[in-house]
Amino acid sequence: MLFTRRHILKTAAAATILPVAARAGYPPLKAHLSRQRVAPEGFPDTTVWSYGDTVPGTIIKVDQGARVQRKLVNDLPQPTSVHWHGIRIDNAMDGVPGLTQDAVAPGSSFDYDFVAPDAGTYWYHAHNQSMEQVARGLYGPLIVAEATAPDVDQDLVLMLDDWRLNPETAQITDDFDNGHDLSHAGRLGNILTVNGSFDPAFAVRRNERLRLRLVNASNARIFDLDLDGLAGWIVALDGMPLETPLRLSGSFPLAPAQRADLILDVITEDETASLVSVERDGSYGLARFEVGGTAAGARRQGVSALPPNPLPEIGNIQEAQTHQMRLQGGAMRWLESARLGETELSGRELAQLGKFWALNGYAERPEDPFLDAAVGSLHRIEFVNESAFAHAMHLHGHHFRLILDDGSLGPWRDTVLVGRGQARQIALIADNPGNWLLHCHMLGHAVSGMMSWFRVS
Ligand SMILES: [Cu+2]
Repeated sequence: MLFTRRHILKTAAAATILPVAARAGYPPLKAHLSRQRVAPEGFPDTTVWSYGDTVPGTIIKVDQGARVQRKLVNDLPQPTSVHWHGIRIDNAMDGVPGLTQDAVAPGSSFDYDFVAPDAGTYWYHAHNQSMEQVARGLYGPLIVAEATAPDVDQDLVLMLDDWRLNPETAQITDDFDNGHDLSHAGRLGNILTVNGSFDPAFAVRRNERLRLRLVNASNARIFDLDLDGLAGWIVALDGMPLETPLRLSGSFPLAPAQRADLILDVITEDETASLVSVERDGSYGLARFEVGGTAAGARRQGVSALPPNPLPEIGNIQEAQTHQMRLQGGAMRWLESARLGETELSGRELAQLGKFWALNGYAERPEDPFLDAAVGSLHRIEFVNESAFAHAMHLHGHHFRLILDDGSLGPWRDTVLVGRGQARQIALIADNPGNWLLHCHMLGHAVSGMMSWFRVS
């Protein structure tokens, strides 16, 4: 049951861009408790955990190839860390406690300093107790600007989220260990937001051209997105430009952690255009685009691809080393057994420990990596989903290319949605040295078993 659009909100949320200051000591990225209106008008404010004073956190925008430098200051009641999702980053800055750094204790800080090699739409989020910390609001946009930006009238970041709020108090429910969520589709909420607000409005003009940078920051919800009164193209997925922009017709999926960059024209004859979420029981408005005036007499013609990023050449996929990762467990396909460390436990024993899922028979990140790759080597990984639920498999430190059903190479991604009963193949050049996490980005699945890693050396 979702909160429905019943109120007209008058605030137009405009993305603010802060300059990256060059000074001694990194600019702070303070994680702390704050309050903001998440639910519709008439509901109380919600206590959130935020980077800066808002959810989403402070936008970080840099030029391609520039450094990002931030001092994470932890004013939370829990240890935390920041993962810079989709950045092909220096391993030491990847933000994974127990693999690339220690979690940052309350009252402590950590200096993040890395280069952003690829232009595009990325995001940052907590990577310790992320099931809870991301649900409480610890995420923000990380935008890397192209040397030459596409010709648009407005460039808007829209971070989508799915909150589970108490319908009386509008506070975040703290049932993060809910076994039903963990063993099913993950923590699904009851209110959908864009940029931390319910049904926000953006001011546009007729025939204006927009770039929308969509980020799915939700815990587990796979959005099926549609547009009303806006027409155009997907020009990038997970930050990486498509060689040929894909003309939008009908709805398109956006799994947790995935991004889509759209270039759209305001073509409606009405006063409002919409971004909507198509759900089983109908369509829900996510954001409104209120048309005031006219930008041009006619819609612009065509679109160009964004400039390519410096990604590796995949080469001959026939020569790749092949690997299979089986996605196992969950409700209706309960684990018979799986390993925790050296110990093989029964599905019942695992469930008592809050573990419902496994990757290749391991119900937590194993001691040995799933893949031990030489720098520059080519790999073909097949994700075989043996479970009854979809999973959004994310590799850290790398992008990979989907291998399409006809064997050809599809778009570059960092997170691939593998539907129930589906198998999806990817091609990976392991060119970034370090220890990298590989996990499901349904955060409830990750914490209850779907966590692995690979090593590049
Ligand atoms: Cu999953």
